[in-house]
Amino acid sequence: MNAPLDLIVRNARVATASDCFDADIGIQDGRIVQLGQGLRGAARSIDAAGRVVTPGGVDAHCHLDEITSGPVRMADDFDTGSRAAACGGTTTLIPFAAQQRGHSLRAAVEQYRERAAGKAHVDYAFHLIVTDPTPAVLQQELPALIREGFTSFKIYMTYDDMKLDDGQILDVLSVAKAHGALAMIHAENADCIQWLTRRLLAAGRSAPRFHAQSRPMLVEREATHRAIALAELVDTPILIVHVSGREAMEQIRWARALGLQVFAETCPQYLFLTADDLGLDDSYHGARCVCSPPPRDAANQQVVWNGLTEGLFSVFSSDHAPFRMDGSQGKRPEGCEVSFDRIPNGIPGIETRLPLLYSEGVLGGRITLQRFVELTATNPAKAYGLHPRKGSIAIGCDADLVIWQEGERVLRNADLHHNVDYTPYEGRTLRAWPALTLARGQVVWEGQFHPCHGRGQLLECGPSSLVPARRAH
Ligand code: DUC
Ligand code: ZN
Ligand code: ZN
Repeated sequence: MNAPLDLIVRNARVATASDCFDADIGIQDGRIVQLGQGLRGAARSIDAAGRVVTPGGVDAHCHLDEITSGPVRMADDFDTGSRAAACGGTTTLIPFAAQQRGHSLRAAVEQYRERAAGKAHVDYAFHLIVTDPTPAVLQQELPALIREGFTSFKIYMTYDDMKLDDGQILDVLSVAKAHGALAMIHAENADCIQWLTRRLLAAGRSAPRFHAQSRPMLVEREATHRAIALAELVDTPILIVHVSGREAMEQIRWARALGLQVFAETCPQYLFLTADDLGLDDSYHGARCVCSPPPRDAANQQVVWNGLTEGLFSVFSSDHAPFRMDGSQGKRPEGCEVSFDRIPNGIPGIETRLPLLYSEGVLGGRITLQRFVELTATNPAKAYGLHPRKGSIAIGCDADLVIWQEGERVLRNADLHHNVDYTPYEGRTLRAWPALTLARGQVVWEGQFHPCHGRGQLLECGPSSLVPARRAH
């Protein structure tokens, strides 16, 4: 006889990336073990009463407790960041273990492991950030770390302390190809940004709004094209992160038409914010929306929506990069209003990613429920080697589930669970919100957060399954 179930989620309207069906979900030891009608024999049951149940979100691009320079500190660590994630329906996080120049990549992994251990409330994996591809990193550390389950890494084409030149990018992509890892690329042309920044500052244009003018879409388009060319030269797949609008999307579409394996991610800020949110005058208020690439205009928001609908984008992530407006460690370093080029880049969004897309995408009639699941859970899990354990509702998957509550609700930062003192989406009306989140079968959110520090486990990632396996020639 089967062992008794721990929990049944009854009368669910189950949504996956391919289907929508009515079922009870039987859970045992944190996994889904039965799907069917009229399941019995559980210690506990939750009635979903015909409500939509999706897989817990997989946020494959978020920054938590990253080591930053000078007085600046990220506002969220693995405790507050994963708390906010759980309350917003996200049950798997993939933040970054960032190498510091002059240090080993292995040291970064150990450092970030310690930062997360005993704190995370939901499961997590790490992407590596490679900033110093020395021979030891390329020949020993990266191959060994990929074997150990760190199968994706981000490379930057901008930011002085992070950026790689084209030769270094080719070296890193070659390691990705040889060892079956997936490279994520932040595509913006550093020299163009530096040149524009110098001119803006010399003209006395230093307010937050000039951040957008220092990083026009051209700089993203050029770098996206170059990243694609470098990947083509090496003959390896890449994923372009945080794509902001039309020009970069055209490069990606062109590459895919050629048969190149170029995947793309976009984020809420490119659907819900514009450059106007950085300020229409010289007030410092706009610092809250300074992120890179910057939000564009209303026409580009529409183009990004089209890319979500038609399948240009595979992944929808938050790019949560949490800095507070008050105090001396966030957007006002040492308490000062600084020029746009010194404002810490990033906005919070780990808790609002799913409700915003469900509200405006699914209930706004722009994307199907299946596409929502694909973009927010299934594809990110596939891209980074966590599928089928994560990102779906099927027998054998982890019981990471969200029960949705439809109905209007005004978004207020006071109701969020991150450690940031604002949300860029304050006052926006949502049409749905997670009523309940289960992480490996345990209730973590039910209108109230149920903390359990250290419940989250570090996940070992396999090879990407978004990338089709190569046939031998
Ligand atoms: N841009 C990044 O590349 N990372 C973090 C935040 C941001 O705005
Ligand atoms: Zn980036
Ligand atoms: Zn980022």
